[in-house]
Amino acid sequence: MKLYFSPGSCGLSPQIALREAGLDFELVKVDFGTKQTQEGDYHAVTSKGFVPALQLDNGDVITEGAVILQWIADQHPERQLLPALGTRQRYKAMEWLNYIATDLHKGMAVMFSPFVDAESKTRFADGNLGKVFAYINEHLSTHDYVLGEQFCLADGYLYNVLSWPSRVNIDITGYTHIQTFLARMEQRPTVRAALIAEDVRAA
Ligand SMILES: N[C@@H](CCC(=O)N[C@@H](CS)C(=O)NCC(=O)O)C(=O)O
Repeated sequence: MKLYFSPGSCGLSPQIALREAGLDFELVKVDFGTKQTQEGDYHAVTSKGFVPALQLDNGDVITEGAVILQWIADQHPERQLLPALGTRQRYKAMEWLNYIATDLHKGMAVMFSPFVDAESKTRFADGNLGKVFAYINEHLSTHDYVLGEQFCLADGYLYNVLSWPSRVNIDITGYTHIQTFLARMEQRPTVRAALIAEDVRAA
């Protein structure tokens, strides 16, 4: 199995998930600028040109980070990386996956866009992303992880995207429950190993 990623991108969370599931995988780095990998044109893997993509041993390719996480969790249900299919808890996890993928991830993507000017980014960060950070911070004030006491793969995705704000000059250090969550996640061996594999330091 191959995970296509770019360092510092949303490819981190499926890598954490693969490690949590104990699955064997190979990392293939995608150059954002050229869309090339060591194998050639990344568009041959997915015409979307976006990471992450997970290529299974049979050649099938799964895209969309939130869906890749669910596929990984469902390979080893006994590890309880997501709640069981069909349960109310599973839908709570899916609510979080969707919220992280849309409001948070795609909101943060605006801050990296070369097509948005600096002033608009500042207004967007204050007016839009601020509410998202505040909601997450409030939730984490009474929950160690998004579902409560137990880690699930949505936490890896949340950690992944919440590690980006400082790169675009958004200061989230005042959201103390988010900070506690990030520190908690960085205690996980799978997170540390994934960061090292991407050659990005947690500290
Ligand atoms: N809908 C996709 C979006 C993935 C995405 O936004 N990937 C970004 C990195 S975090 C990307 O590949 N960007 C490449 C580019 O903008 O050229 C998902 O949820 O997996």
